[in-house]
This record gives sequence, structure tokens and C-alpha cells, in this order.
Amino acid sequence: MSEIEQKIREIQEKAREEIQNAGGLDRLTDIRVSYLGKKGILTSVMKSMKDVLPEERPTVGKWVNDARKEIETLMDATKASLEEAALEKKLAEERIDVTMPAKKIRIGHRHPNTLVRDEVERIFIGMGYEVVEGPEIEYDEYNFTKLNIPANHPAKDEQDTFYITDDILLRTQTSPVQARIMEQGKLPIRMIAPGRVFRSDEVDATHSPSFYQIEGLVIDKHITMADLKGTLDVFAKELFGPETKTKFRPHHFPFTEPSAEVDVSCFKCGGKGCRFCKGSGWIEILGCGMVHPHVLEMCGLDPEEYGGFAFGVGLERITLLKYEIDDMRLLYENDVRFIDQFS
Ligand code: 2NM
Repeated sequence: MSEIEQKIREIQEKAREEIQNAGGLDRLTDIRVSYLGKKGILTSVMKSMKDVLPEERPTVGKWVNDARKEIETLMDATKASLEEAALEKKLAEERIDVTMPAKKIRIGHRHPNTLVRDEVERIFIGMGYEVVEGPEIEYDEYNFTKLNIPANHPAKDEQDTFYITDDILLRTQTSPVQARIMEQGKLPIRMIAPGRVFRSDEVDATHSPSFYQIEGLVIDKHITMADLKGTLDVFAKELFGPETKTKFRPHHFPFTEPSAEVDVSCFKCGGKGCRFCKGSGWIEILGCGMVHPHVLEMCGLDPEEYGGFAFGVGLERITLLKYEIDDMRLLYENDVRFIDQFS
């Protein structure tokens, strides 16, 4: 056997051994490079062909090529079986345990204000009311004039109201929505108007320049103060529990006559008096009254034929009470550690 044939056989033998003992796909790739790569052992033999006698070159060339083919075939087979073994191992290890607890997916939830708004809407929808929304940017006419709030009224002061032009402003209440509905003249009316309102207030624990109101309106023939009292008593019992009592105290609003403020018996102490109700046993929750004849007239209704009641609730006030939150700013800071407690 010639020296070169001997050398090729040795390379082949060593390659076989290394491939068989590779044990892993990475090692196999290294072996492939070390034999068949550009600077590989077998490649260098091919390069040294110039030292072989010309008549022997075809024979030697065939040996090298045969060796190369054998190494490649063995390499491919070994690669396939290593891959199969790796897959088998992975399948055996990655068995799915269907009894494992599922991954918890973080999902959003309603804001406490939204929870309360939805609850108030649900109560009034249950009594046959419609939920109506209207523009946040309003005419002075709808926000004040048609609601019997005269030009010299303190609420109209630039200190309290955000004006956009002389006669356009950010609504300070949602009653302009009701003025618009009355004007449409489709009777009877049973509606609530929830929405954002604006007043030029400094931020503190109970004030914000933007907050939410829900105002209600009922217009029909033969509506009395008893209807108002009965309706708001049902509302209070639904919202704060069936033991809740209501108390109507005389008050003044320009758009209603007579007007009242409504207190509910403290839902913490049941009316005995505690820290929550500041010892009085009562908590103020809303304002209301019988719609003023001037308002009816200015909205195109005949006060001789039609009448009704209206009320207004501050949404944040109810949210703070219901969830015993002591600072309105917490509702707007959107700190998830706070807000997540209501999911
Ligand atoms: C309140 C209190 C009393 C009210 C009046 C009207 C309207 F448009 F019908 F005249 N809507 N809402 C009203 C009445 C609002 O909030 C404390």
C-alpha cells in the first residue's frame, strides 16, 4: 500500500471513530469542518495532489472522493439519529401537566367611577328611564338661560365657568342635555343624563375642575312631589341597601321649585351616628326638585299641561362614599395599586 493510500485510510478510520463518538450535534458540526471544511484534513490531502505522480492522480483522487463520500454519508446518518434522539428526549421531558394552574393573564377592569355610573344607570333603566348623552361644549343659552339661571347669577362668573367664547362654554352641569330633550317635545320624558362637567375649581380632596354628574328628568301630566320622593327613595335603597331611609330638606336651585337636598341614613352605622356620617346619622347625596315653570316654558312646554321633577347627583361623591375613599384625587391618579382594588 502506498504512503498516500495509507494516510487516506487512517484519516477515514479516525473520522469514523470521531463521528461515532460525537454524542451531540454541535460536536458533529465541528468534526465536519475539521475533515471536509476549507482547511479540513481531507481537503489538504486533495491540495497536496500536485506532489502525486501524474499517472497516479486519478486513483488517488478516487480514494479521496470515496473517503469524502463515506464521511459525508456517515455524518448525515449520525446527524439524523442525533436529531431524532434529541426530539425523543424533548418530547419525553416536555409532557404537559393539565393539572397545572393556568397562567394568569392581566386584563383591565372598570374604574370605580364607571362601576358606580353603570350601577346608577342600571337602577334607572329598571324604572323605565332612557340614558341620554349630550355635548360637553355648550351654548350659554342651554347651560344657563333655559335653566332659569339669570345673567347676574354667581355661577355664571368667569371664576366658576370655563368660557370658550362669549356665548360658548364647557358645560357646568348635564342639565343642558335635558333642556335639549324637552325642546324636542316628545312626551312623556323619563331620562338620565350622565356625563363630564367642568367648573373652574382648584383641585383638593373633594373638588376637581372636571368631574361627572348624573342628572335625571321626568316630565308628564300629573307628576307630583310624591313621585319625586318615591323615585329617589327607591334609588337610595337600591344603591345603599334596603334598610336605607331618605330625608328631604328644603333647598334652593334656580331650575326647580320647590327644591330639596336628599340625605340617606348612614349605611355604616344605620343612622345611630358614627365617624363616617360625622355623628349625624345622615349623609347628603343629591339635589332635586319640581322643574320650574320658567324652565318648562323656555324649553317649549306648557307648564299648565306638563310638569315634572329633576335631580342631580355628583358621581364622584357617590363613588367616594360607596367605597369609603377619602380623597377624590385618588380616582384620577390612575395608580394601578389603588385602581386594581376595584377589579
Ligand atoms: C340638580 C338639582 C335639582 C336639574 C334640573 C334639570 C332640568 F333640566 F330639568 F331643569 N336637570 N337637572 C336639577 C334639579 C339638578 O342638581 C343638583
